Amino acid sequence: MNLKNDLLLRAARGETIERTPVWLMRQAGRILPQYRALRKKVKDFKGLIANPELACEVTLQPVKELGVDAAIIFSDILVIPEEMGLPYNMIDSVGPRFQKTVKNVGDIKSLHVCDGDELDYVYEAISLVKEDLNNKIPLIGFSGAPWTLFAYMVEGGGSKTFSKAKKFLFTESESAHKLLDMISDSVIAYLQGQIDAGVDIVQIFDSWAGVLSPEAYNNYSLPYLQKICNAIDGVPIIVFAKDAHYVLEDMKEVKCDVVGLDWTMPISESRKRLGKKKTLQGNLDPCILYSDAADIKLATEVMLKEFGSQKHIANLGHGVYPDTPLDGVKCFIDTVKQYKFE
Ligand code: 1CP
Repeated sequence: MNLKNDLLLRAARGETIERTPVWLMRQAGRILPQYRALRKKVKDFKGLIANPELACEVTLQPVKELGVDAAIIFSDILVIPEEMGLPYNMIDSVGPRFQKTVKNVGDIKSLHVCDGDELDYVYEAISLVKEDLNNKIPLIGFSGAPWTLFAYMVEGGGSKTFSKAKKFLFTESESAHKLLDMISDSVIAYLQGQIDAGVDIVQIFDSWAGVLSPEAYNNYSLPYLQKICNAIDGVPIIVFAKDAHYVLEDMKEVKCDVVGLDWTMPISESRKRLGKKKTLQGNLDPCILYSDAADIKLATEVMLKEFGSQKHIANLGHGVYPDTPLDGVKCFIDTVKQYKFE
């Protein structure tokens, strides 16, 4: 299978690229009028991700509208906790709410490792997207990282501090490790399922890495990222640990190809800490996209120059915010695609 545009994959593998590839975390979603229109027609968000035809349609919307260099399968990281035995509701303007949470070792016993087969609807959506893309650009598969999924499972939803989840780590350490290991095995099966269904690369989102100390991250997150990356075979892996610049040196030891960066650290410092081997992804502050075109262009060009012409995938430092003007998003993408390195 030869992709017509394989810039993202070549950049991920550290091969020569003639220009920097670009995509956006959360590119499918509320920034697009097409998405908002389709969303009105379905009962809820979960109805959308569980329907392969609709998930396929939403995945392709940003490809057509924005001209990005990769598609990312439309789903959510919370499908894993659900399949392990913790169903959730996605409440509009509020976020996810789990009906049950993990409070003790007994609750962990009632959960199971998923073998990936339960998530057939995601694999079906992947097959449909691959067919429609017709080898035009790569398709990204994804999962939450064990720590981030653990945080939702204990907390029952989003949180500013994730103090319940951290309390569990520090007071029930053995049980926490047991659950993190169960989540890791589920993630491995799920990512392998996505790869078998056709994704070209996978990203692991550790969105709440930043609430842990370096010591806690080394104890409760890194070993599980390592386990997953060692087990995954056949496609490049991107690890995005948001707000965890303190862990960049340790990331060197994780068998991933790309490390995602948020905007909180100078690019040169991140590169220094991580070394020369891995490709970097990121890292424009999503709020820059609220600025006017000239400022977006300038900030994007400064970013591109800092990263250099190779081993970089342009992206934001976190998912694009739903109220971002579409013109700002397009300006960012077009600037990356037109930029010429001296
Ligand atoms: O009604 C809606 O449209 C709900 C908004 C929405 C969307 C569009 C949610 C709820 N999830 C998604 C899709 C989604 N989620 C994608 C789609 C592909 C793409 O990027 O285009 C992806 C990759 C995710 C991943 C995800 N879900 C993460 C990791 C990325 C990140 O932003 O850090 C997280 C933390 C979630 C949980 C989640 N799902 C939805 C919400 C509102 C949240 C966050 C809740 C919180 O703040 O804790």
